[in-house]
Amino acid sequence: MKILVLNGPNLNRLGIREPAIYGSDTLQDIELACVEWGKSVGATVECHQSNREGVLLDWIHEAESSGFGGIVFNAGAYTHTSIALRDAIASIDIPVVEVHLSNTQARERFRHRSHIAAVCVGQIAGLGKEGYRAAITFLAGRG
Ligand code: DHK
Repeated sequence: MKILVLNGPNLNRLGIREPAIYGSDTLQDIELACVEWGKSVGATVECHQSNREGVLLDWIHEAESSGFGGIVFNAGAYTHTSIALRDAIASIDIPVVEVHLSNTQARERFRHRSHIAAVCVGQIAGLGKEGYRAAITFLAGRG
């Protein structure tokens, strides 16, 4: 199975961005780990990051026709604001797992609401990069 790992705004800043909250790994560290975790469960993982909502929308729309069987998605702050991303996930037939490095429920109130949660198969938050591993393992197991 092919799995798409998508990261949204500001996640390119990992490693230097609020490390007490998001950890010291860079996005590249996490993406390399995702590829290895994918291999260990028989999946091919491809990773992309964008700070632009429209670019994320296009990747979601194109995922199934590009051969992906599932998406691991950290939408960053768009999680809490984007109805467009919610509608894009609802428009596709492959499963999407919502992932957050931090425990959003233990943070500011505005992070408690996810617009995308209801259209994802599940949500993982607060496990750091291990959340990506859990999501990849879950999706590979469905394939
Ligand atoms: C990442 C962000 O950029 C925040 O806007 C979210 C999420 C939380 C994370 O924990 O990975 O609120």
